[in-house]
Amino acid sequence: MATSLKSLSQYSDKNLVDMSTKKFGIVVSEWNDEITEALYKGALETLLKHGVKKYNIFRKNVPGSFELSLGAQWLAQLDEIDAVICLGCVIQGETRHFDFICDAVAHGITNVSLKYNKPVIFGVLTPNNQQQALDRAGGKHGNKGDEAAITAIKMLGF
Ligand code: DLZ
Repeated sequence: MATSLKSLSQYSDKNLVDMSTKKFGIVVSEWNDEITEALYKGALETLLKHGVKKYNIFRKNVPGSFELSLGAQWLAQLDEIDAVICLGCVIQGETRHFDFICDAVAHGITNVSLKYNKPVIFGVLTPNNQQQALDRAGGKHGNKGDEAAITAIKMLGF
């Protein structure tokens, strides 16, 4: 996705970008699947609401959030894919596993985005507990899957 001066000048007018031809990959971590399925539902509904066609949305499951980066790369490397959304939930535990996974996935997703010059969105919850996760997966703090989809759409509008 090359950014031209013309597209930069259109950034403020969101309606100029037609989402009906854009193709999205969504990578979903199966760990904490009660949460990640809710994030997926939020992302999917938001994409559809903004004019993305269901047949232009490609889902790939991975076992855990650590694997999101590679899953994202498998999708981002496809020329047809315009943006990738990564959805995961890493819950703080008593070991340093949490830090390693969060660091790895944040760096991994960034690298994929820069390598393929495409939006690769970090839709990974990093809560202290299950309740905080539920609150952000369709609960009292909204749905971060929804926010991840909006971020992808905004990036394609650039
Ligand atoms: C191993 C592990 C642990 C302890 N916790 C989580 C978690 O809270 N969220 C998540 O998405 N994945 C977790 N995983 C799995 C790792 O992401 C990864 O799948 C394994 O370490 C294998 O590479």
